[in-house]
Amino acid sequence: MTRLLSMCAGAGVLMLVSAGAPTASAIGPATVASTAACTGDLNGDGKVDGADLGILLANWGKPGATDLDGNGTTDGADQAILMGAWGPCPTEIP
Ligand SMILES: [Ca+2]
Ligand SMILES: [Ca+2]
Repeated sequence: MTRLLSMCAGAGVLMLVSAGAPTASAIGPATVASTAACTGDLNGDGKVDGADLGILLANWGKPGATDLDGNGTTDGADQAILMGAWGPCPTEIP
């Protein structure tokens, strides 16, 4: 019985931990996308995918809409931002 009790306590802790990790990874990109109005969706089709990556790569080394971090040039940092936002944009519009 003591063992079962500790298992329950352990499960509670585990639940918190395991619920925290996926939630963080699930909310992370969504939060970034919603606060930044779908950063990385360069062609405005509602998702960040290979088409947007192609646009970014085509503009590599140049300023413009593909300069996602605003440092004046399109580079690896911007690609990382795009990759981080990969997938469908959030549908909720504030
Ligand atoms: Ca897109
Ligand atoms: Ca940049």
